[in-house]
Amino acid sequence: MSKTQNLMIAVSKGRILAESLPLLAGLDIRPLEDPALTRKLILETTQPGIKLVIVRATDVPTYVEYGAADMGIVGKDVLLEYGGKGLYEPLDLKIARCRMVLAGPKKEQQINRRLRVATKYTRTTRDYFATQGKQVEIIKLYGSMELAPILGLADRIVDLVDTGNTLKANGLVPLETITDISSRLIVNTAAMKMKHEQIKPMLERLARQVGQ
Ligand code: PRT
Ligand code: MG
Repeated sequence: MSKTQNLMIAVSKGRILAESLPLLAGLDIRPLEDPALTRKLILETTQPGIKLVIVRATDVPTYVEYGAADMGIVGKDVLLEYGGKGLYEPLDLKIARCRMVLAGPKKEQQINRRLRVATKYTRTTRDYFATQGKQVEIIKLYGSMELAPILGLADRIVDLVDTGNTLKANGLVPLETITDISSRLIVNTAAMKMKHEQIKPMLERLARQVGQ
C-alpha cells in the first residue's frame, strides 16, 4: 500500500503559475486559496499533504535542488541559466512557450568593434556565441533588455519573444532563434527515490495530459 507523504511543489509566479494551475487541477491538486488574491506564499491544496510554494522563477531550481521543494515548474530559459546538476527534468509541460532570440535594431549603423550583447541570459548567450566561434561582449541586465539598443548600451539583445510585439514596439527585429522555450517539471533527485510511489503516478498523469 502506498502511503501519502508530504509533497512540496514550487511554482514560478507570473505567467507560468497561471498556466500551471489547470495542469495541477488535472491531478486533482487545487490551491485552497486563490494565488492571485492571497499574500500567502505557501498554499494548502485539496490534497492533504500536498502544498504549493509560489516563488520567483529564477529561484525554483534552487528550492528543488536543495530539497526544500520536491518538485517544481520552471521555464527552460531559467534551467539553462541555472545549469545545476542535482535535478531531474522528466517532463516538458509545453506551457508558457516562447522563443529565445538574438534581436537587433531594424536599421543599424555599421559596428566597427566587438559586438555588444545585452541580456539577463549571460550563460546561454555565452554558450551560443562560443558554439559559433564568435567573440562578443556580454552585458548583464536584469530586465527591459529592449532598452539597451535604443540607448546605445548594446548592439544586440538576447531575450524571450512570444508575439513579437515588444520587440516591434522598440524598433527591434528577431535575427536568430537561439532555442525554443517551454516550462518543465523538475524533481529533486532524492525525492524521486524516496517518494517514488507518490511521484511516479503524478508524472504519468501529467505526461498524458500534455500528450507525451
Ligand atoms: O519579474 P521576474 O523577474 O520575477 O520574472 P518575469 O517577470 O520574467 O516572470 P514572468 O511571469 O514573465 O514569467 C517568466 C517565465 O515565463 C520565463 O522564465 C519563461 O519561461 C516564460 N515566458 C514565456 C516568458 C515569455 N513567454 C515572454 N514572452 N517570459 C517573458 N516573456 C517576456 C519577454 O521577456 C519580453 O519582455 O515578454 C516579452 C515579449 O513578449 P511578446 O509577446 O511581446 O513577444
Ligand atoms: Mg516580472
